Amino acid sequence: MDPVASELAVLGWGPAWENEFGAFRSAGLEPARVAVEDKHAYVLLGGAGEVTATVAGRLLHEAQAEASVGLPKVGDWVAAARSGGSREAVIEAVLPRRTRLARKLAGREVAEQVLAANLDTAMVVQSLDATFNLRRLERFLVMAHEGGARPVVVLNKADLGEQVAERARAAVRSAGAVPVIVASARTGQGLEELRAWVRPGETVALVGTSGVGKSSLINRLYGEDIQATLEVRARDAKGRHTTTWRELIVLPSGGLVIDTPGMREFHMWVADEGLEETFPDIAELAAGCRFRDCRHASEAPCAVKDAVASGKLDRGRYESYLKLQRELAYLSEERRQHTYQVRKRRAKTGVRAFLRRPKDRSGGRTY
Ligand SMILES: Nc1nc2c(ncn2[C@@H]2O[C@H](COP(=O)(O)OP(=O)(O)OP(=O)(O)O)[C@@H](O)[C@H]2O)c(=O)[nH]1
Ligand SMILES: [Mg+2]
Ligand SMILES: [Zn+2]
Repeated sequence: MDPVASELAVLGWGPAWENEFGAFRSAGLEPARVAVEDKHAYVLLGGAGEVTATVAGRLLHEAQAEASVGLPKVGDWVAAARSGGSREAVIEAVLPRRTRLARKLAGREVAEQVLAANLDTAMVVQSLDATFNLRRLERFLVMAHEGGARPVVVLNKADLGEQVAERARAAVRSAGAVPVIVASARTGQGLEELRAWVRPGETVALVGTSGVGKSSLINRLYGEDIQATLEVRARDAKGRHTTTWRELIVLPSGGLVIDTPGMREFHMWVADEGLEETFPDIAELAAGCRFRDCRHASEAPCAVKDAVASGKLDRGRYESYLKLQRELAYLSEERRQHTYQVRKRRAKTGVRAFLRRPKDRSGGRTY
């Protein structure tokens, strides 16, 4: 393989991507992967190594269209224009994402925020200390399922607390068929198991709330402290996250990881499939409900409610399911109205209004 091709293969490029790239190739563009995104400035990795990049005006414009994949996100494959040996490039197009991790933007308007693109595995990281929260784990799993990547649960800080075994068992029950790894970035426990998921050419994104140890685990995988970590206490004093941007990191051992800032306000933006896959036990029970479209809330008779009454289904889990179901219903309604408003506005004011980037409602760089 020529050096450029092997460099791209390290980043996860392959024949299927190359197929899609044909027209861009003919136009003299080169493929590159987004490693860092900072407002309008990007760092790309590609056959030429690392280059900085900006987004072409035309793409910036097109990104406002409803059906568009939007602006490039970490993990995206892009078509870049670069002259000769220049270290600067212009991103002309974003290749369609195969998978993604996305969440709803905080604030009133419903919009999707893509956290990471083209990941093979979504590692949902939780700490086994007192912050352990099954309901939160389920929420993250819904998001992971919906984005199309393989979810894996990582329970970190196994070196802390006396309830490790108990919490791990509860997580395994909640996770269903999703693998659960008990780990400690401090002692190295579970790191080999975790490493097995970071295969050469594959991309693993770590998500979870702030302080669970995502960056610490990545440092372990890398074999060096490349990502800043901060004690949870110190972090609270400053009131912010330690990792403040998303970054795609190439591990020396092959394989790619995406570090993400912890999520504070966690909103989801998911379809019903994510819910079904996260609660397969409830989906299975639902087969016994009288009505095919049973919501398992107020209907009677209902096999899911029966299972709660008999203790076969955990009440907390059932309530968590109902809560997520309500949230999803609310979101899809809000999304419908939002789409309608956007259409109306566009009809009135024409395309020009969309040249402005949507206002960032997330309250700064830590979302
Ligand atoms: N005891 C123990 N502490 C850990 C472990 N992993 C991480 N920590 C500590 O937990 C704190 C937070 O770790 P980080 O890696 O910064 O957490 P993070 O998930 O990257 O946080 P954000 O970047 O804010 O999202 C640091 O003080 C780490 O040293 C572990 O396995 N055991
Ligand atoms: Mg971090
Ligand atoms: Zn039912």
